[in-house]
Amino acid sequence: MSEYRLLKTDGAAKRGEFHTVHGVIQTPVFMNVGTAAAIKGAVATTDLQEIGTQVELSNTYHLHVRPGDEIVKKMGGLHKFMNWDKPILTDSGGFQVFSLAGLRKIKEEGVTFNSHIDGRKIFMGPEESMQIQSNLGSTIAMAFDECAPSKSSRQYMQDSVDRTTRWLKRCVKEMDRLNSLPDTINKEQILFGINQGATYADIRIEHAKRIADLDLAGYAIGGLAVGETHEEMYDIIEHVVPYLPQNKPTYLMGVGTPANILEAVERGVDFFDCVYPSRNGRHGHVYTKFGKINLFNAKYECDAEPIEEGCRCPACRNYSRSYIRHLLKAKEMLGMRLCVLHNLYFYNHLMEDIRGAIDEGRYSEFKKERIELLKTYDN
Ligand code: PRF
Ligand code: ZN
Repeated sequence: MSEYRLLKTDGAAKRGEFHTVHGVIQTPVFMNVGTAAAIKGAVATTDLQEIGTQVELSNTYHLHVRPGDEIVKKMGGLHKFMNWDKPILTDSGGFQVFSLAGLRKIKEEGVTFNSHIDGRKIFMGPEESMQIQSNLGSTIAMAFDECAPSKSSRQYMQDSVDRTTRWLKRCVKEMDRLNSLPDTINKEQILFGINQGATYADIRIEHAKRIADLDLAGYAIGGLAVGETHEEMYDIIEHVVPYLPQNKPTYLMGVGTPANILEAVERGVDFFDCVYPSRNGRHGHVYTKFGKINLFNAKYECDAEPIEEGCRCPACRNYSRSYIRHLLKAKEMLGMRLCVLHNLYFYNHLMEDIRGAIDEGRYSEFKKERIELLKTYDN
């Protein structure tokens, strides 16, 4: 099955190793987002080795709608389909249903919504989400949850969290059943539970205690970075982490900027994912130690330097800011691709530096230094 080894702590920061059927994940880790089994910006799974990707993340909802999880299963599962043999985490679909499809109806059984591709009616509940993730054969499946808006009333949030707990128990049961079937792609698929409760610390804590009792392979904090302030987000992480098992991975869903990650690691988080590096890269916004720069800016027109001095990514080893700026302005796909490769490399290597600092017991100074530097330009 899976095993999390806590190698070292530095304050609340954790340095771990997560052993899975698809290999070992060094944490803290940033998962590279490939929503529809593709990292946007023309990045192939054959590129990922070179940029230091440890875990790829895909989405249940998108792959169910297109090409269909049955098709992926027929092709031997997501690993084979994408040609990626390292760990894959699939998000459950809950969040995408709420953010993309325009929620139609939420009931005890699950959610009915319209596909964002062809508008057809789809029903998804805990069992459907587990069935789809089982067909995909991902390493880690996420529980089917409701990510309620951050401004939800206390009563709505309490009811929603109670339902999400009941859904989690149904996910556990269904995954056990699916893992025991003869033609299941990954019979060792594991499940992460998701903590919810918006910014109501007491609801979050009660929920964390209840899901911790279920002894899952890992735990996520969901429902953050959805409109609350950064300070509110850090405060909730600080409240919740002490109630999640320290000997399991903690995953902060959909977060965030380099500064957000540095702050969350200090509070005990060890898995992250976010579309920022690929989305920003596609718009010519590239990360450096000193913050983000916009390559469309005229000052880079004759800049012979790489995006970031000393960076060993495929873009910086070979091309200048001036050339990449030209590609972007000419709408050549290569421009986007080089920016995305650089940004993912930057995030993956930020995590490597984070792990090194925890190993050496100097995380807090490291964090302060890096956050100061990031303020030089834009965040
Ligand atoms: N739930 C799920 N996926 C998510 C979230 C969540 O709350 C978030 C919130 N930031 C991102 N992705 N299932
Ligand atoms: Zn680079």
